Amino acid sequence: MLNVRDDSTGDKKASTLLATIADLTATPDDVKPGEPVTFYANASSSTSSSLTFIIYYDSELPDGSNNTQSPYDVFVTGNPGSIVATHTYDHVGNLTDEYGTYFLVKLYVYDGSSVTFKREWVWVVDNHEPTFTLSLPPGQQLEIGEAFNFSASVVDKDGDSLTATWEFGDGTPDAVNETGPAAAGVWINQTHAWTPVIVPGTGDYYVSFIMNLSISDGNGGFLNDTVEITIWIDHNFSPVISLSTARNTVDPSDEVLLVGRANDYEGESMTWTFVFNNSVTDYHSEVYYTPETEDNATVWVNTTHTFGAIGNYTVTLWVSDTVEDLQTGAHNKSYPIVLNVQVNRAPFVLENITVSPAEPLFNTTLGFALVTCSTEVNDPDGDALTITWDFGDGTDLAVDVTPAVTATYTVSHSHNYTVAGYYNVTMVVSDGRDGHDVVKYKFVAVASNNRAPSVRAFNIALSHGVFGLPGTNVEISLVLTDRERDSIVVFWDFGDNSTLVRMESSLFDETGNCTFFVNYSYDVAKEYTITVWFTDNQFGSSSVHNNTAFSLVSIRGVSLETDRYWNTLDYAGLVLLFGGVAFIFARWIYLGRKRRKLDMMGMTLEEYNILQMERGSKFDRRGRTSGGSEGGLNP
Ligand SMILES: [Ca+2]
Ligand SMILES: [Ca+2]
Ligand SMILES: [Ca+2]
Ligand SMILES: [Ca+2]
Repeated sequence: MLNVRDDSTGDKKASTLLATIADLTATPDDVKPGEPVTFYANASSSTSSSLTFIIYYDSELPDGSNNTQSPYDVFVTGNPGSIVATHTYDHVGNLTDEYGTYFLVKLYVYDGSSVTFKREWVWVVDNHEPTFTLSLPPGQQLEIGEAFNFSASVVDKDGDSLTATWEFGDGTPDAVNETGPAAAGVWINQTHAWTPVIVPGTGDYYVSFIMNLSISDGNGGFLNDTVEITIWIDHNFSPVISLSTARNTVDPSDEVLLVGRANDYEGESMTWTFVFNNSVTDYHSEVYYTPETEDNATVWVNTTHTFGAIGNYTVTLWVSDTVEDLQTGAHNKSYPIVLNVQVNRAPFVLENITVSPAEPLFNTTLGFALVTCSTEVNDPDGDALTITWDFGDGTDLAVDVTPAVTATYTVSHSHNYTVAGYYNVTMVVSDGRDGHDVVKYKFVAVASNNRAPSVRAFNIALSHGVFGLPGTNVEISLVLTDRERDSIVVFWDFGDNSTLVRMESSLFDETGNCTFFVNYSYDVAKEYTITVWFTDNQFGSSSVHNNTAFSLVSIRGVSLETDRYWNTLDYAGLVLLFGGVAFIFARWIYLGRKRRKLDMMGMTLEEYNILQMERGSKFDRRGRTSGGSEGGLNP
């Protein structure tokens, strides 16, 4: 080796140098050990007729110092001159850069008075790194969960088969591609979707991931690439909430139901906080959590609270769709309601029950009478009122419920009475609180055209006709009739302070008579009045369906004249007596007139009668024969 040194690090030449190196090339400049490399160089000088080329094939040690052990060749040429040198490295380069191991080649050219140099790099490697012919993009923006296909083209000069490992940076398992020999280049493809975990209630920002692709040729050669994945997290909407109670005025003892409602556009889990304020301080709070739901689904959280004392209270519901540290502003919505806590008051009935129609009439066609009962009720607290109707006819109770309002409410209920009669309608108005019931009554008269029973005969037979004796049997018969043949009840009062006797019958004969027979005896001689009270227990248009009949009974200790109850036969006898007297008187007048007429004709009545009898044996007074054929003489 020539004792020439130059520690400069470039191709620069001193302007005073006369020798010039035009070219220095190595072909190929990337070989494996044992593969020859051909060097070409040419140079010239302005002062000399010959040039000396000295080429060091391994000029520099890893620490940057000159390698005094470098193999070299020396060539002497004319001026200008060129050389072709061949060198075969038997081991990999002693220096290393990003492309592999290499040798630094240094060429000196000497023209007798000056020297110059030039460097060249020759990579001598056991194995070539794979390289991209088409690399991945440096960055990629995606949607949440969007599947994206990444493609790269890679070549390995050694023809190695490649293993590509994808690290996605999102905690999911790595993906691996295995290729065939890659001397001519291979495509590596991988599809992946990133689904970042989003903090509830947050949005309007990017989430990024670094995806790393690592390619190995199995011989120590590696190729890496990274891609930044960015995902835009959309705006997150705060929940929409409300809080309600059935009423805003409550009793201190009421267990008040508070209904919280919220829906979150993203269906996120929510934190619910009820805060109770008594106009002085927040004296109580309750916290609840609800899980994720479908987007915008409505979620309820209810609680109950007893306020215990009168006053004005505010209950505020706070609902947040995010984690505790972020529960502020729009992501902690509030909804207050005000409650007036005061002692509850009983309801009022503004007017008693009114009945429509005022005089209901049983409709025999329909089989009922439709009656509507109405009233006006009010609860000053706005309680819903329960009105319970008892229509007094044994049917089930009817119930009406008013809305929970403070306004006066007209409540009415219709009912069908299937039987005419008097009914006691009862109405109980309740606001659901002990001791607050209001009760009202109303009598309802449902009329019908049923007829009351009536008397056809009331006969009493005494032992002595017009009177009876003490201890003798008094036969009494009462004949009643009823158009509808309703069962008839009879009460007997025999006028002697004895117990009333009750009888009932529904036996009517074909003429409609229902007859009651009673045998009775009196112990004491006295005038008695028998009173009989009877009814068909119906309710008709005549309204009075009970009636009374009287009869006098005379009981005598001795035979005394007695008043007698004149019956039909008595009157008929009287008519016959007067009728007989009138006939005899009329006959006497007629015969007197006839006798005077016959005197004027010179004939006594007896002679005339004999003459008439003789004629009557032949002819009757109408000119017919009494027993023979028609014809004969006329008088
Ligand atoms: Ca390789
Ligand atoms: Ca939300
Ligand atoms: Ca009330
Ligand atoms: Ca009747």
